Amino acid sequence: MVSSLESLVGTTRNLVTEIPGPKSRALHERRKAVVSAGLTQGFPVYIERAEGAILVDVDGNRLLDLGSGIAVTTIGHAVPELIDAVSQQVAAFTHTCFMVTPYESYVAVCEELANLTPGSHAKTSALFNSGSEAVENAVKIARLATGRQAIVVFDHAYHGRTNLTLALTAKNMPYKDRFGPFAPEIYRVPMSYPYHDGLSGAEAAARAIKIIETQVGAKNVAALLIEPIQGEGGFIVPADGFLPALSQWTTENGAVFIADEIQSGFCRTGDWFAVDHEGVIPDIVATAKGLAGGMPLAAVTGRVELMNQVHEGGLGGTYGGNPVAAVAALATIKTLRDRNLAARARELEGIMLTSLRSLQKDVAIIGDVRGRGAMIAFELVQPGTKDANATAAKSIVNFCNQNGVVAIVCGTYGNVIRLLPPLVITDEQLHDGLSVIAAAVRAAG
Ligand code: PLZ
Repeated sequence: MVSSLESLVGTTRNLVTEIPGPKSRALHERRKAVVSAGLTQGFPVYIERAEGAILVDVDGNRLLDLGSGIAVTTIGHAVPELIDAVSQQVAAFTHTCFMVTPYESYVAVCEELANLTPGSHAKTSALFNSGSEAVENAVKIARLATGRQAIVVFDHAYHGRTNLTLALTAKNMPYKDRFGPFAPEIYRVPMSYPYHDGLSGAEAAARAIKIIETQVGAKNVAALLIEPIQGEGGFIVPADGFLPALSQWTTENGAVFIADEIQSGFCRTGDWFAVDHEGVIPDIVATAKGLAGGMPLAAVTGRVELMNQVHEGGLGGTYGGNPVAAVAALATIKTLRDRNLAARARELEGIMLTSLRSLQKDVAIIGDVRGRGAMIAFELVQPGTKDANATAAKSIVNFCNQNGVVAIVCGTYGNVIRLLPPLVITDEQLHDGLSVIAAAVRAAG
């Protein structure tokens, strides 16, 4: 079953029609009639099949995937272990609702999460469907466990699109605009953004802590919620020492440190979790995306003494930890481990940083190249300044798309291009993608 799928997809980028091709254009017309206009129209090629780092569209074009569906298909597309696990589970049973009649895979995922997330303390987990839902539940648990209300979040943060998580998300357009009112007791403080603020991690943490203590009050803080490397906000890597200092402050002040590892987790940054890089041990970790290889699954994992304060029935949801998604997570984690994909992420980091930094020397529009593992980005600026250049970002992504490369924009100012290749991408494929990016940047510069 598996091998017959593999033979249908080639390993190289190859365009056989204009982009988008005629079948994609026809589908796009159908879409316009029935799909809400509120959804972004990214790269309108309609996908029929995928394998590894290659997407095949309905016109037969082979595209190189440097987005992994926003950091989801970390183990690549059509991984045999995942196909087998999911197929067998679909045939066995698709749903019972874990709260009604449970099944083993849910428990096994929670065992993996307890082992893999940082710290050797006792942990329990609850499973959900989306990253937003995981973050919401992490906040609920932190408030219940501390008896406090205030949640501290950061500039450029992205935590989701539900009402509570929109309050936690920083950027107005397009996420929040006119969707309010938003939930109260959310406080935003400055992020460490080395390229723009020039502060050390300790200095940036002191700046944030001063605001928390004077404007919120340490004893009111239920949780500090942070993406260890910010995703949608622009792949902002805080200066060394920033996360440890904040983590220490929460410990000293009885607040919960929640790491939103939804985009950065599961080997994406070259460690199981981005906080591992500095040995930070969060009280609660929210995960999703790369956890289950494309099946919808999210988790909240935390210290048993926090998690288990919740009364029976206080957490749940019809589909959370669905058996098909749960076996997909087990197969994903096994694949990450067996193929040592964290190490592969670090190799990809080397290739991407070397290529982008040498490009940066030749052009005036790349202000910063940053990231870790296979979570790498470059920030586009007006030449000679650090002012955002969203126009360049748009034209670079457009050039990439026209040449069959999927790359995604991010950043509060829409001027950062992020590369999130599947960790199974080959060196040849990655060099090919980087050569298209280089051509795109030169054309834009
Ligand atoms: N926390 C750190 O990156 C999702 C958003 C795509 P959901 N990021 C992609 C879009 O435009 O909607 C994300 C994240 C971090 C939370 C979330 C939310 O996860 O699964 O999209 O709800």
